[in-house]
Amino acid sequence: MASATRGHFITLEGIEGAGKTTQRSVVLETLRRADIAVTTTREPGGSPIAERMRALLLDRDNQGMAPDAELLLMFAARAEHLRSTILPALAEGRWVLCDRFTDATYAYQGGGRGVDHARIAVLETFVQGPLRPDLTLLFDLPASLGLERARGRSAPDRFETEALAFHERVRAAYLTTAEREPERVRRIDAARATEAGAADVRHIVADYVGKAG
Ligand code: Z5A
Repeated sequence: MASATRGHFITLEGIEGAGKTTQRSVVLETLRRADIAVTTTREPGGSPIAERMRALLLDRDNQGMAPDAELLLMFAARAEHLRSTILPALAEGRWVLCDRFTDATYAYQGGGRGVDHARIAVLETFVQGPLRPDLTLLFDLPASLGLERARGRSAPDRFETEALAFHERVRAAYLTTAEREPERVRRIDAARATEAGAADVRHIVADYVGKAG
């Protein structure tokens, strides 16, 4: 849990089409009802320079980017995002709600691309120091269902064009993280109807706020 002097850091995670964007408003509404000032942001991106790195990372013309280059760009964007957006907000006592963070790196670059966990851990400490999310909501569903939901939308980005097996590895890596850190990472069954997921979100976030006191 966060120290008494800084705001709390909440992240939303899940494979593509898991419903993070859909459920973000439920998290926000629950926090605002508790009179908590919240900064919402996302990764990759979340600051002007990091958003430019996001464009590089998602551009389908960059198929074939070396996995290490992808990994380093994710952390370069994160370093910029932390400095410009996340750390100042937390220092002001605001809570930060971030759509994806380093758990996504372990899932996509680690599980999906096969980058060694230990290499990611080195960069995590280098870029973040001791900062880790205080609470993570993991929206979990079969990869095939997530892809089916996501494909109804705009043109797919570089990650969305990956094969089903890639997204299955990403999901497995997320579930491993949730098993390792059950207190921080709360799995929500996202295969159900939106309202069922929303009820879980309200319950988990309200409970967390109550304990944060
Ligand atoms: N990435 C990475 O590789 N490494 C990293 O370290 C980081 C990121 C930080 C950009 O992420 C990409 O960056 C991401 C991983 C990579 N690529 N992928 N894949 P992003 O978050 O910007 O994009 P995204 O993951 O593609 O988000 P998304 O597909 O928009 O997913 P979502 O926000 O979880 O889903 P949604 O938009 O809320 O819902 C998808 C659709 O399903 C939509 O039409 C909803 O109306 C519908 N939906 C949602 N919930 C339901 C339920 N319960 N029932 C039925 N339909 C539903």
